[in-house]
Amino acid sequence: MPAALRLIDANANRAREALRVMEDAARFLLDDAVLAEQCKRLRHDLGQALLPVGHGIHHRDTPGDVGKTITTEQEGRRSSAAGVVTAAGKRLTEALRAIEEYGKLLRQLPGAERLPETIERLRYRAYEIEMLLARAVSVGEPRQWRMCLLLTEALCDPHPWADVLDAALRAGADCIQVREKHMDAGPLRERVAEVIRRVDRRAAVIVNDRPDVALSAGADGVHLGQTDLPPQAVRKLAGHQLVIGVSTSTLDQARRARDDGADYCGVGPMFLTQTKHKPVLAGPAYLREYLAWGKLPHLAIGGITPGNVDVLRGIGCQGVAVSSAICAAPDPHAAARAILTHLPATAATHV
Ligand code: TZP
Ligand code: MG
Repeated sequence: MPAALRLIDANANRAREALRVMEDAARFLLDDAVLAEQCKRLRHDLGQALLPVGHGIHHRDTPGDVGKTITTEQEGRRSSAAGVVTAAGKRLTEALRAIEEYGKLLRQLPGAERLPETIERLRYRAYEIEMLLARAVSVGEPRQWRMCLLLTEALCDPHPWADVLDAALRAGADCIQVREKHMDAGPLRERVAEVIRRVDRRAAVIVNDRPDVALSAGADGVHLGQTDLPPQAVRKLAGHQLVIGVSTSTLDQARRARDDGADYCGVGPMFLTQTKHKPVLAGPAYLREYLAWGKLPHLAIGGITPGNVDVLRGIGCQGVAVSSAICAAPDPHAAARAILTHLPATAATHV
């Protein structure tokens, strides 16, 4: 029994520490009072649940702990805030699982009869918090998105653009690119800020063409065409405050984009499109080539609809950028859903 108490004490500490890391991410990185409160409440409820076995501390033997010097290379290396939060979430749920399992040996202690069941409920709350936190923290980092809505007000007619945005988010769009070619910087900045407010961290917000507006409005990234500022110039201006995407139609352009510091490539046009004049149709053959190269995340783009996205899926496409098939659809939510159902459920995460 002392051994089980010692083990529970160690895992309770592990869980509390992990929750602190998560709570601080919610509080200081995200300014998210709701998530911070959820972490705090879970920490409190864990403390309450462990009161009947709280004397584990009497059995603590840190010098005699054979595991204390065992670390993995991964523990010393986290590449992003999302990595820190994800690792803390895993530590938390693993610690709770250990308490739950070994708690089964301690049911005879007064008040501990239902300890495993209580901890199990806390573990499910932990999974939920872990997921919400990881999603919120990683929103602005380069990754393989599933669906980027290219949001252009003129294409949304007769829907208000904000309704189209909302519909796409509800359908599961994880990236929104504000693409307003004719807006001056002032109104564009306001539009982007409004989009960021409405998105509320459910998706990344990218600005077409304008790194200055993206930075000034607090967007997650900028998308550059072949004749916009080159990626390395934007990197100089923005450091890693912006995810940088580049439109490409050939593998040479993709290689150059990568060498110049791009985080992802637009890959297209896949099909004929009215939305942008494109003299050359790169087509699915270019996507196949790009995927075989495999160096950066992709957003296949150009004329993608619910009716043709299967062709792309068939060659391994994981992410698409879509404008008219959603903005101009009679039911933008249904259109976005229809496209997403043809794509793999979870795209590979950070690349
Ligand atoms: N770049 C290549 S094709 C394209 C852009 C911006 C247009 C995408 O819009 P749609 O309506 O999805 O074809
Ligand atoms: Mg451009």
